[in-house]
Amino acid sequence: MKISLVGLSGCGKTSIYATTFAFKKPEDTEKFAPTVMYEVRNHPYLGLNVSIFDFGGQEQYRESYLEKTEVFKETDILIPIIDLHDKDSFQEASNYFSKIVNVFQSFEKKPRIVIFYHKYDSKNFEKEALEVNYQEAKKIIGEIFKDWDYKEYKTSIYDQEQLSMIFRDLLVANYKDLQKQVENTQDLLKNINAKIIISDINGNVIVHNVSGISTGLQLRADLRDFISSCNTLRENFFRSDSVKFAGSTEESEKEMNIYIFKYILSVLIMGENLSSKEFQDEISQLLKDMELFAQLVVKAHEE
Ligand SMILES: Nc1nc2c(ncn2[C@@H]2O[C@H](COP(=O)(O)OP(=O)(O)OP(=O)(O)O)[C@@H](O)[C@H]2O)c(=O)[nH]1
Ligand SMILES: [Mg+2]
Repeated sequence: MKISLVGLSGCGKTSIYATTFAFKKPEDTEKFAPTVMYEVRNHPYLGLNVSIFDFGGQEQYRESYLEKTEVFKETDILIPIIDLHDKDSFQEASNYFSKIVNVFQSFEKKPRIVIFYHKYDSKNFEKEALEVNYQEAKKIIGEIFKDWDYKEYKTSIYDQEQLSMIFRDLLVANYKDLQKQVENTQDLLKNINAKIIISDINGNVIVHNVSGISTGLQLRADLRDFISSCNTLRENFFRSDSVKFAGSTEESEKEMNIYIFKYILSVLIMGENLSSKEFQDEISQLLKDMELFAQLVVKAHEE
């Protein structure tokens, strides 16, 4: 699956990639140098290989893509990004996007389009001007994509939770029936009295009810390593598709369980008295759903 990030230089493409997929904090991006040509990064998600193409936005590079348009080919999701802090760039961004639209019109395969009105935050920027700029940008950019079926979001690297959810939804949308499952699970988690994180084996968080557990899409490093080790043991020791690991202590009622379903999905549960009958009843529906979720993913890969 190919995701193409396009926009003028400095609009925030590399920053979005780095904070969502590569563990960077928003502050780390302040020193980023402009991207030379384009960079491709691969990121496994639910067993799918996702390639993120970050198209450097300096003028000479933009011209080169428009000359050698094959670089855009096979794009599944096109993400045009607009810098809301830079009103003077809207027209130029719109010219660039309109040329890109022409390129895609000449291809047989049409990508999904997801517009990011980016830097929707008041970091070194006046709050009042932000809303005015957003309205202005929407008018100019909306016109370019009016004949396309597109989605749009106001985004900021300072709202990582939102950016991760946007990408999660885009990636999950690849699998039939999964979006609905994710929504149901999100609701289910709200009412369970324990910390729960559902991720894939690579540590991409899919749903959770704990704040501060992830950097972008990715789970905290210690938990990610833990899941990865459990998965290795599942394969080498248990030789089974699905397993459960349990941890507890004498001194307190704290417990931790991890379930791995179908070598693809992990359910991590942290809380008190997890082994009690009440809790096990409470959690049984969730576990059934997650087993089904994993089956759907595996089935999609087989097709
Ligand atoms: N306030 C704010 N600043 C951002 C945001 N995203 C990126 N930036 C800043 O914008 C600047 C440029 O970001 P980059 O990610 O390098 O821009 P780019 O689109 O990759 O630029 P090129 O590689 O030249 O095409 C950096 O100083 C970032 O810190 C955001 O959401 N809000
Ligand atoms: Mg860049």
